[in-house]
Amino acid sequence: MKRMLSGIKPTGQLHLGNYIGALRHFVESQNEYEMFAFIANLHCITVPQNPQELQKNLKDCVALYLACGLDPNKATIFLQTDVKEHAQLGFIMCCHTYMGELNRMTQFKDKQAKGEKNLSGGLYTYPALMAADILLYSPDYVPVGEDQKQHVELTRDVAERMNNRYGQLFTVPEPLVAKVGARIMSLSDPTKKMSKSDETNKGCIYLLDDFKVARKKVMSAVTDSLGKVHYDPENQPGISNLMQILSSLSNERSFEDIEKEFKGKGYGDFKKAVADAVCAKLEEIQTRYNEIINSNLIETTLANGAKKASMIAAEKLNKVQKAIGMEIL
Ligand code: AQP
Repeated sequence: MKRMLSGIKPTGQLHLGNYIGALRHFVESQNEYEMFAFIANLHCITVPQNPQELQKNLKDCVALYLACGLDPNKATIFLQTDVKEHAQLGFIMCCHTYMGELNRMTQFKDKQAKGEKNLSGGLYTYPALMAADILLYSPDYVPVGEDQKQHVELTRDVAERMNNRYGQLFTVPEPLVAKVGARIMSLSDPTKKMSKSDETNKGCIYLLDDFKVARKKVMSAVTDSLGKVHYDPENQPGISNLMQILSSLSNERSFEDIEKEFKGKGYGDFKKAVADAVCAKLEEIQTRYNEIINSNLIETTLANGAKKASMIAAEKLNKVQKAIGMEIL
């Protein structure tokens, strides 16, 4: 069985972009692949965090993984810091990643370009840690949203570099980016990615949003004055984004089909259909979340996940350290 791995960093509450771009693919993949899904809590602290909020977000993230349909009997679900090998291989990867490569990574570059002050060293080097997160488990595929593709490509480059230098250590993974929904945009500014760090809160639908709030966000989504439901991301970014959301939440319904249904109808009717689909999905997820959040399923899932992940990770780290010459005995 081929192996797949992916993670999410809950720097805030998970949102519809995380669900459409990542989580739903984890769920679809768990029957076909040996799936590893982790919660990237080391990555969270690359930016300042409020400890109480971080703890809540981490617990919610596990509950949402399960509520969205990840099955702990099929997928290995674990917290990154429960497997100490991530940090250790992370440093080794950092020593094999060039400054020039890290300088090209867009997340750090974007924050620097925005003039954000006191950016941490961890934010700069986290792509090397991400390479370790992936390579520890030898996955064949890494499903990601468009924004993370660059990091999987760096992982491939460093893996190949180390394989050439020390012999075959790592499986070189392929990024899997979905055709639809790999970059869900903000509802209030469709030129920007829907993001947890949305300052206004209006453009981002959180998976735990109240239905009325979510509906209002969709109904007030920025569109255009062209008045036709047509897929054209360049000239109609708002409408195209809503079409991607509707398609992703309705079994990959085709854009032609959506265009046909809303031909001659106003944007109000179209937005209502998107809001209905979003609220139906939120209801499904939240019903399950409410059953899980205070049960012991979170604890048992993480304990079992850490046990399985640790065994695989320890073996890989040992092999790498030996190959590099770091072990004495
Ligand atoms: N808007 C999005 N559309 C599609 N996919 C997305 N992903 C994130 N946003 C979108 C995908 O979700 C997975 C987990 O991402 P992450 O939360 O670990 O990191 P991120 O991409 O940095 O997410 P945010 O919300 O933008 O976080 P902040 O605001 O903290 O930087 C990844 O596969 C990602 O591609």
